[in-house]
This record gives sequence, C-alpha cells and structure tokens, in this order.
Amino acid sequence: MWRDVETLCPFCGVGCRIVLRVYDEKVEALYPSEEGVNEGKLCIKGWSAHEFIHHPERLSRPLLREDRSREFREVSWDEALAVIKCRLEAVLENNGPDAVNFLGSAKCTNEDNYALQKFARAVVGTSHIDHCARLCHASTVTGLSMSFGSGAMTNSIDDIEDANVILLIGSNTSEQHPLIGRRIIKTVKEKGAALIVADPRRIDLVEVSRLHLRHRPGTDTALINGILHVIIQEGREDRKFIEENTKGFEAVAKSLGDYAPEHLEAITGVPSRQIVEAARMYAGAEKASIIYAMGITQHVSGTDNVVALANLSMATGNVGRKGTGINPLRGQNNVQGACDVGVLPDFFPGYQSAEDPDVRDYFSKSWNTDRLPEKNGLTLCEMTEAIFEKRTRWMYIMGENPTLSDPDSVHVRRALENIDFLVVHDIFLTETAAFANVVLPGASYAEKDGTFTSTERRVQRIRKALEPVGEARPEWKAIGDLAGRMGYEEMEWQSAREVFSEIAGVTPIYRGMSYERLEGTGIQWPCPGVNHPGTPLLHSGGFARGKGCFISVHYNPPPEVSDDDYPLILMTGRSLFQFHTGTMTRRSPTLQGQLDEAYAEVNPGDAKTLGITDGMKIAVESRRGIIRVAARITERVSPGTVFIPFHFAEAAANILTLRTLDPKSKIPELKVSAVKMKREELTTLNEIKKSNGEMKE
Ligand SMILES: Nc1nc2c(c(=O)[nH]1)N[C@H]1C(S)=C(S)[C@@H](COP(=O)(O)OP(=O)(O)OC[C@H]3O[C@@H](n4cnc5c(=O)[nH]c(N)nc54)[C@H](O)[C@@H]3O)O[C@H]1N2
Ligand SMILES: Nc1nc2c(c(=O)[nH]1)N[C@H]1C(S)=C(S)[C@@H](COP(=O)(O)OP(=O)(O)OC[C@H]3O[C@@H](n4cnc5c(=O)[nH]c(N)nc54)[C@H](O)[C@@H]3O)O[C@H]1N2
Ligand code: SF4
Ligand SMILES: [Mo]
Repeated sequence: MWRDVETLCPFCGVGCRIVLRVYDEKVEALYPSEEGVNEGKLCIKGWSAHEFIHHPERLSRPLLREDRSREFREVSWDEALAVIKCRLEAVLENNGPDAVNFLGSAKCTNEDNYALQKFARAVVGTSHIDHCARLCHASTVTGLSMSFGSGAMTNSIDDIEDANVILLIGSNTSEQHPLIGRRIIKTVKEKGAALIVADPRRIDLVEVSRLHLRHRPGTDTALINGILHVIIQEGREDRKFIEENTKGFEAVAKSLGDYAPEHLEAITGVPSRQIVEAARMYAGAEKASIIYAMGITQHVSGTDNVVALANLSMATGNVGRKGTGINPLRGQNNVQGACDVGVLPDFFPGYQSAEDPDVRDYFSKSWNTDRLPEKNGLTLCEMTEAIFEKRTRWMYIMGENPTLSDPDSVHVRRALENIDFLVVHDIFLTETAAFANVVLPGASYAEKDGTFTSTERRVQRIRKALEPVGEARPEWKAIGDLAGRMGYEEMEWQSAREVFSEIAGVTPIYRGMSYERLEGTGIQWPCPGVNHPGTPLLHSGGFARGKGCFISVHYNPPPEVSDDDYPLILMTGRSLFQFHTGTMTRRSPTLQGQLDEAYAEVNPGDAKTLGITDGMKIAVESRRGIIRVAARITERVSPGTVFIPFHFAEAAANILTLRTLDPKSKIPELKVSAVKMKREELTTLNEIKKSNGEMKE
C-alpha cells in the first residue's frame, strides 16, 4: 500500500507545499499540494526534492576519529556523544565558554535550531552562535530594523499581484525563487503591472520588464539615491505619508545633492534618462513594490543599500498597503525561522536582545539556568578569525557547509584544520565534515516532524514520512540527549510538538501558534495570541518602531575594484538547477542531468580579446586563488564582468572571493571581487596547485 504525506519543499524560502508518495518505506514520487502559496505548481527542484533522500551516501551512523590523520570509524550514539561531552567539558574547564562556537542551519527545522541555541546559551553559556543568514540577509535585518523596526519581508507573496509597479533589484527571482518569479510574470502579463529590473546581468525576467537598469556591480547605493533624488526634485514624494508616519525626511532630502542622475552615469554606468524614467515609474504608481535579494545584501555596503531602499519606499508612501512594501526574499527554506528562534549572536528567540538584562532574567527563569552569557557573540566570519587566534577551540556545525559557502575558502579550510575539536551534524559527509572529529547523522526533512518559516513569515509544518536512515535521528533529539548527558534536564523533549510549544511560550511573535493551529497552510507572524489570525501585512497601522526612520546613506566603492592586474569584476551567485554547495542537488539525477559543470558567464567582447570560445576551459584567478571552469559566452553579462555560481566543489567560487565585511551587519562582500581570466592551457603547475588550495601566496 502507498500513503501520501503533506509536507514542504526543502529548498528555497518560497515555502511550496508538496506531497510525498511513500510506497514500501520509500518515497517513490512527489507532487505539488493544491493548497498553498505555490498554487499547485512546483519548480524543477521541488519536483526532484525526493531524489536525495534515499541516496546511498546518506549518513546512517555517527562517525568518529581520534585525530585528523586517521580514518573515520562508525560508532554508537553513546560513544559519539560521550566523546563530544568529554571534549566539551575539557574546553570549558581550560578555556571557558567563549572558546565554544556553534553554527545552526537554515535547512533544519525551527525545533532543531531552537534546541541548538538553547544548548549554546543555557548549557555551554556562550552567545557565539550564528548561521548562513549572516552571508545572506544580515544586512536586511540590520537595515530594516533601523528604518522600520522589523527586519522581515513586509508583505505577502499573494499581494505582489496587487502591485502596479515592481522594482526588482538584485534578485534573479525566476531561477532562485521560481514560484515567486511566476507571480511576477503573472502580475505583468495578466494584470498589466510594469516591471523595472535593476541587475548588472540580463536575467530572464528582463524579457518581461519595461525598463532594465544595468548598473555596475556594487553601485546600488548610488543608483537608489539617484532615483530618490529625482523623485524629490520633481516633487513626487508623498508629503502626507512622510509627515504622518516618518521622521528624518528633510535631512535625507538635503543629503542627496550629489546624486543628480547625470553625475551618476560615471559611477553606475546607467544613462541618466533611465534613472529619471525609473523614478517617475516608481513614484507614479498607486502601489509600488520593491523586491530584492542578494544583489543588494551581499556587499560591504549591504546595510546602506537596504536603508536606501527603505528611504525610497517611505518617501513615496509605499509601505503598509497591499501591493507595496520592501520585500527581501529570504533564501533558504528555513532561514527566516532559524533567525526567529534565536540562532543569532545578538538575539534570544523572537529578536529579544541578548544584552538586555530583563530579557536575560526572563530566559534564566524559563530555561532554569544561571549560565546565560551577558554579551553578544561572534558572527559567522568572525568565528573563522577567532579560530586562527586560538580564541575558538571547539565548534559544532549543524547543516552548513562553510568550507564551500564562506568567502575565501582557502582561509576557511586553514582555520578548520587548526581547530582543536569539530562536530559536524549533517545528512551527508560534506567537504566540511572532512575536517571533523565527530560526524553526527541528521534526519532529512522527510524523516522528521517540525516547522519551517518561509520568506513571507509563514510558519508551516513538515511531517515525518519515513523512519530516519539507519541510526540517524532528528537533530533536536540528539542535541537534547547531549544536554541531558551534560547534566541539564530542561531539554528532554519527547516530540517535536513539545519543542514547538516551548518555542511558542518564549517567542512573542509565535506565541499564539500550536501544531493544531498550523494545520493546513500555517500562520504568518506576528501571532501574539491563540485567537490572533497572524499578520500577512506588516506596518499597516504604523511602523513597528513607532515612526519609520529616514537615514542618510552614501555611496562607497566596493573594497576591491578592477585594475591592470585583475581587470574583470566577478559576481558570484546561483543557477536554477543547483542549490548552494550541491550536497543535495548534486545527488539528484534529474538536476544533475540539467547542469553538472562549473561555468563562468563571459561577455563575447571579453572572450574575443582573450581568445576564449564557448565551452572552453578557462582559469579564473583573484588575489586569493584560482579555479578552472567552462566558459559560457553570453550577453547576459556586461563587458568587464564575469558571473560564476558557487555550487561546485571542484571549482569553488569562494576560492576567489573576498572576506571583507560590511561593518554594520558583518555580511561579506560576495558579489564583487576583481579577477583575471585566461585559457586553461596557459596555466602553470603552480597555478594548478593554488587552485586546489594547496598553495597560497
Ligand atoms: N536554484 C536555487 N535557488 C535558490 C538557491 C540556490 O542555491 N539555488 N539559494 C537560495 C538562497 S539561500 C538565496 S539567498 C536566494 C538568492 O537568490 P538571488 O539573490 O536571486 O540569487 P543570486 O544569484 O545570489 O543573485 C541575484 C542577482 O544579483 C545580481 N547582482 C550581482 N551583483 C549585483 C549588484 O551589485 N547589484 C544588484 N542590484 N544586483 C547584483 C546577479 O546578477 C543576480 O542576478 O536563492 C535561494 N534559491
Ligand atoms: N560566493 C558566494 N558564496 C555564498 C553565496 C553567494 O551568493 N556567493 N551565498 C551565501 C548564502 S545566501 C547562503 S544562504 C549560504 C549557504 O551556505 P550553507 O548553508 O553552508 O550551504 P548549503 O549547501 O545549503 O549547506 C546546507 C547543509 O545542510 C545539510 N542538510 C540538509 N538538510 C539537512 C537536515 O535536515 N539536517 C542536517 N543536519 N543537515 C541538513 C546539507 O547536506 C548541507 O551540507 O552560502 C553563502 N555563500
Ligand atoms: S520555488 Fe522554492 S520552495 Fe518552491 S518548489 Fe521551487 S525550490 Fe521548492
Ligand atoms: Mo541565502
């Protein structure tokens, strides 16, 4: 007999609902659920989301090795947890809690992540916990909190369809959030909305756009300020909205003197008439929505970019109504949730400040612990530096693959080689697990109950369809077990439901939620009480922080620009068919069939100059290292720019990237670095060694 299990797609943050068809304890097929944001449709990753579950390389037992020169051997959970405990206690005794760091996971459930941060804070006594949100929307959380008082997507996916104008900036939505991309196309084609795309690349959505602002990578603050400058010069701002709902407008208006569009051409490369046209379209719409993603956030100027967008939306009264708003598309299936439940170094669950004594008192009582740290902890990239400086000795990485996903990979690998003790908790033996002392087998999304929170703040349930592979078990359970062995009894949960009730109890924005209430299509936070229906639209009755705040921000060039030695600008990002470091999608035959080769998009003019033809192997080199990829000659990229996705371990884009951080949000500059390029046969042996991370100048 077969059975069907309603659950969620484990890939991107759209939160599409899927149904797993289980036959003979195997997921044989899946199909889209009729209900939910995906309206009965899926993208190709969604359709293939069952393919990695039964892959023979799934981790099925804990692995242990005495030191890194030896091979792993399979051990029991008892032995693995005993070793973890013993090494943790030793570090706590010799170095104290600050030598212990944690990375949570935007792939794991809220329950798993809540367990990990509770373990870090209540059992170990450290706030050094972070996750990939730092590489993704850290600048959104910082920027929107300053401007609006809340760092999340203001509107819902449904109400994109109410917009008359959509400004899509730095989001390749049809590939990276395909079921939102579909809504954008629908809004343009069926409802007559006008689309402005601001992206250095000619992404597919440019096809349906009215205007494409093709600016230089890293010049968004200038571009957005330029648009606002025109709006104010032409008197198109919404005075009534500004007066009633915001503060600080006059100062920002005055600060824009240098941003006349004709001055910006030299910086952004965008003709001034296009900036004027964008300003008129955006300000002229009754309802204008801004949708953005990594093209805005992953910069040293990421927070400034976000603030500039917030200024633009407030100046035109495009906040707090359907079809308007600032809509950062959160990337991973549960990155919103991992942030919500406190896998951040500065917040307890529900964005309650880690440095606020009242909040700490509250959690000390709720969690029955006297260990809570008093200070904010380290962010993700800061942890790497702390390992080099021997401030960090012991690390627990759950569901992340920083060896490939953090900037400057060679540097990251060196750090991981130097750490005293590393636990990796994953479903596959990743490139990062190769540095571990202990590897714990996690349960995949199909093998556990729990909740994911999608980009539109919608908390939805996932359901267990299968027993975990071998001896794998849900992460919250394994972490709870470890806590018990450390003598802490407040994590002995019997079910994911029990963990969720605890989350709801201590997290004001989730307070009214329960597994019963989340049946069906879930609830959008804030949901402060059991009779509260949830909140599809933020800031509709005024801003979360009282008044929205205009803040002046100015253009600063990216930390590395092209020069004679490295004449091209490299952008990194993604493709439709692969997900991040490929741990799951490269084990999916369908997706591998579509794309299994690292590539670089190269402009035809540059290709001609360098004697490169389509499909040819080329070497791409930055000041950090060198990789070899296939050239894709295409007009998608402008002359002088190159685009490489970071999915492929054998040609890891992050060998090339910079680890310079945005001082405000600590997000690294993943979108702009300087590179040079040549035909592969012209590379030397030393360069090849460098490309394997064996050598660095
Ligand atoms: N198939 C697939 N889907 C995914 C993922 C995946 O790995 N694969 N990952 C998920 C995750 S975690 C995330 S965060 C999202 C990311 O989703 P996106 O942010 O849409 O994806 P990216 O490819 O990182 O970058 C988006 C766009 O930014 C543009 N860009 C580069 N530099 C600049 C710049 O300086 N300014 C502007 N305005 N644009 C620039 C690029 O040309 C690119 O089109 O995707 C999610 N969905
Ligand atoms: N150059 C460059 N680098 C980037 C970016 C970029 O645009 N350019 N984007 C950045 C962004 S936005 C992001 S979000 C990060 C992503 O960075 P990571 O989160 O490090 O990348 P993933 O490959 O998604 O890693 C997720 C891991 O979780 C594991 N996993 C999946 N399901 C489960 C589960 O149920 N349990 C457990 N325990 N493990 C599980 C997977 O096997 C995988 O190893 O990359 C960042 N890095
Ligand atoms: S759009 Fe995202 S959530 Fe939906 S099916 Fe595709 S990958 Fe999954
Ligand atoms: Mo992301």
